Amino acid sequence: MRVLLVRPPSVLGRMSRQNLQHPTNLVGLASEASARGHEAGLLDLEVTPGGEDAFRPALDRFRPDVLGVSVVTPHVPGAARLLEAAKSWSRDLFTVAGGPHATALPADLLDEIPALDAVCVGEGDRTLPELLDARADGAGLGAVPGLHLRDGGFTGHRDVVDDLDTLAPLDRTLLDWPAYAALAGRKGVASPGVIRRGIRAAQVHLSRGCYARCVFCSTNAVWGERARPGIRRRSVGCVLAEIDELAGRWGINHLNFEDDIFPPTLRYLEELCEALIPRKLTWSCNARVDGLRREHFELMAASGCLKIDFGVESGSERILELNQKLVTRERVVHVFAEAKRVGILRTAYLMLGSHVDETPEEVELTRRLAHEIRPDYLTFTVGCPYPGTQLWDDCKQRGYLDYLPSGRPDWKRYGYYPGLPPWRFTHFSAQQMLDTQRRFLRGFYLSPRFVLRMLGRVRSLEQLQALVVAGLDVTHFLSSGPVGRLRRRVGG
Ligand code: B12
Ligand code: SF4
Repeated sequence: MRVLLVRPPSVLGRMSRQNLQHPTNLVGLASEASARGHEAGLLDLEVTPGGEDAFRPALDRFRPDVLGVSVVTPHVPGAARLLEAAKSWSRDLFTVAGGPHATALPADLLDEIPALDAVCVGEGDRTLPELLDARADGAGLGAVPGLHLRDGGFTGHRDVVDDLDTLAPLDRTLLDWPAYAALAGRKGVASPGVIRRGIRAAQVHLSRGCYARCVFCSTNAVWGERARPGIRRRSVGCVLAEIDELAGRWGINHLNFEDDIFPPTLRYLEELCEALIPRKLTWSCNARVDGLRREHFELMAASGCLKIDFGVESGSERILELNQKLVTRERVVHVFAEAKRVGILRTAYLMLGSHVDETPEEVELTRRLAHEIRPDYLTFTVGCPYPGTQLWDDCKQRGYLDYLPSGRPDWKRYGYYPGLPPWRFTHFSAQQMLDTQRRFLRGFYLSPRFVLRMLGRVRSLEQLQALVVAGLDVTHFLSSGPVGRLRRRVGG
């Protein structure tokens, strides 16, 4: 079977290049399909010149039997357009969607997109190859667990992949490397804020799952109840083989570890860092503030860690308890100081509305916390009620969601920077959220203090160019970009 896997275009416009990553999920699925003897292609419309217009020519060129689309919530409308175009290209093409949104609302998605034949629930690594085998054999799909079929209902739950080392190695020849370089410019696909001369970055996953159950996060909905008690991890040896291939074959010199939880265990961290030291690469990661101690930060810095993005969310102890982040404000302050001590850059992921009942006074506590920990970068996102989360259930039950005349939520605005959100919270109207978000981000990024600090870090012309582009993107976003346009439309 010939299967084409597609990532729909970003809804973020030019801001998407500031945090561009390879779609390793689709690379993984394509690698699994190839390992089973199928022919797999990858089309990332986030970077392909022409975006959606490039889709039909790609179908003509690749001539797939099966089309797979990955769907996060804001991509639903884009995915629907692609799937409709695909069916008009050929009625015989079999279409399947997967990913976080598809997993959370499989039946709804089939209802919403008539051009969709099936939805993969949860991990697709085993489901997709089995689907392709069945199609090749002319067999029905009823015996392939993990699918919601338009004609046939749910085929039953599939167990998660227990041993992640058994997954096929990622075949990165499927990536259009020049397209990423062209869009992301001199900073490449390094995580935001990591800007260095000659940087060439790639994303590596060590584990799947998380032991926390934050009420705004859909991670556990993606991995499913069957993934409990939480974290599965690859062996360090398996990860190093991937890293050595990235460095040797692709010239990668910076790694983004994009796991839910980093490190999976402290022992794992030690083993990984010790193995990274002689490799002389640099790296960045997402992390929680619990667990890590002074000696870990020292080891991380020694092994090339440049930046850690910490999930902080709120400066209010009440909200940190209600949102089930399982961290304390005190711990946040401590960890930010320790990372700074060893010279690791620190991002604080902060949120408005990580719990539906957050008050303006509690958001003020978050602003004060940001002032106290002085992160090198921060994000301040509006809590988005993603399907499958407690936040979604709360907003739905309390009537806080807006609907389009079609009766569906306006999915394309379900991002971290939605403009005017099509939802509200107990103490925030949509407009108040938008105003607060803009004020908060402006206060940080457009302050002379931040600008001077960034300029102080410039060591090369390349860095300066990347910084200017990032600065222009952020300024555009905060003033005349999607936020500004929406503000004008609503008279704000
Ligand atoms: C790393 C990451 C990013 C990176 C890179 C993402 C990428 N590779 O494209 C960056 C920082 C760029 C990013 C951006 C965004 N992200 Co993000 N991200 C993650 C994170 C932490 C890991 C993603 C990952 O690689 N997982 C590992 C892979 C293997 O899992 P997977 O993608 O789910 O794929 C498996 C299955 O879902 C399934 N599957 C997926 N697609 C398909 C397609 C087919 C055909 C089939 C059969 C199966 C299938 O099979 C895969 C293998 O088992 C997740 C959290 C998480 N645990 O998933 C959030 C997460 C996916 N992100 C999320 C969101 C919202 C976004 C943004 C929309 C945020 C925004 N800008 O507003 C953007 C969208 C970007 C995009 N183009 O997709 C949400 C999605 C929630 C939802 N309901 O949509 C998550 C779940 C976090 C959360 N808030 O709960 N993200
Ligand atoms: S700690 Fe991070 S990945 Fe885990 S549930 Fe909370 S937000 Fe999601």
